[in-house]
Amino acid sequence: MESAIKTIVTTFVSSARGKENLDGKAFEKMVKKQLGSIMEDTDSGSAIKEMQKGLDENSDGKVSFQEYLTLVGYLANSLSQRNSGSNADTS
Ligand SMILES: [Ca+2]
Repeated sequence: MESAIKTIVTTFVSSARGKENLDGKAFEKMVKKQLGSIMEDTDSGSAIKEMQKGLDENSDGKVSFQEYLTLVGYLANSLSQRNSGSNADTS
């Protein structure tokens, strides 16, 4: 658990290269490199751009750490739904 949290933080920090936000290019690179097996459409630049727009709550064209956590939460949520399989509709 601790290592997973560290990975989430260090992935953002290294992708942002010392900046506070991921710009479009850095975000696309991070998604393609790190999330290819958990997410669909990661080979599509336009799909990634759409995803970035959806995350960009303050509409500054960049992905902040907070906005990045929204993506992590979304992925964790969809993964847990996938893993719970037929139990998904009992909640
Ligand atoms: Ca933003």
